[in-house]
Amino acid sequence: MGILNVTPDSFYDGGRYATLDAAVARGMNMAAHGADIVDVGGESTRPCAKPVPEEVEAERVLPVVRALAERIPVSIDTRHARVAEAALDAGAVMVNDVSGFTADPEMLALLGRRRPLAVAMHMRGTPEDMMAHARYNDLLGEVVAELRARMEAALAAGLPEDHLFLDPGIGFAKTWRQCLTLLDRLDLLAALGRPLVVGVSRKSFIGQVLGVLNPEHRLFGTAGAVAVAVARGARVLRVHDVAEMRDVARVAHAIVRASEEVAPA
Ligand code: HH2
Repeated sequence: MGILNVTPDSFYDGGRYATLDAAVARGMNMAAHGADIVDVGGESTRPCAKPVPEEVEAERVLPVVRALAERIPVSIDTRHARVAEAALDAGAVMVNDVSGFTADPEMLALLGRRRPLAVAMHMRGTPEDMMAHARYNDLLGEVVAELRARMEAALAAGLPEDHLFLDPGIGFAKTWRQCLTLLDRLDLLAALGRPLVVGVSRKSFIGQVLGVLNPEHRLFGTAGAVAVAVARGARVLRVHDVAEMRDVARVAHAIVRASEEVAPA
């Protein structure tokens, strides 16, 4: 999954694709480099980000979704049901909601009605206050239980089970050490039975491990995290650097498969 943020303030690619032409070219480029789907977002959800009015978000994303969806599969990264629905009308096939369908009371009904592919990500609170919620007695148990609840809500609303993807929400209401623990134990989330989407790309936990403040310098750190995520069962990698991370993921996957093939029956 290639990341395409049409925002002025995303932590890494904000402001880079400010015109329709630049955004569409970027989306097509990621597809050419092997992205199976491009995730278009119009609202930064980095820690402390302020919410964007729905109309502004819609104005940013819809022309891009419309232009790309004619040619490649598109996902809409939004917490807002009206933006999601307009993006589906414009041709998007997936709704990626970092709030796990909790931010907008209309989102679950939309999923039941339109039945798109959908990603339920784990977080607590809102991007503005989520880091105050990074308190867990049992990190793994609580994230699994909260994601299971999101899954059950989506299925109860009428989303077909095989349309649902789950995501641990790396960096959302988690400290950098909690991010590392979750990535190491992705198997516990995979046990929920749905494919896992994992978004580690250039995030600050990598900067914390490496002592690198600038996301520009986190490419190889991202590669390390992508390789482990694949080895622990991630099925979709949400990344900025599609060509590079596709190679990383393919090699990690080939290694895991090799040991599976020689394992005794
Ligand atoms: N991370 C971000 C945004 N959307 N969606 C999913 N499913 N998983 C993630 O980990 C995830 C996500 C944040 O990253 P980015 O879009 O690069 O930055 P920003 O929120 O600043 O736009």
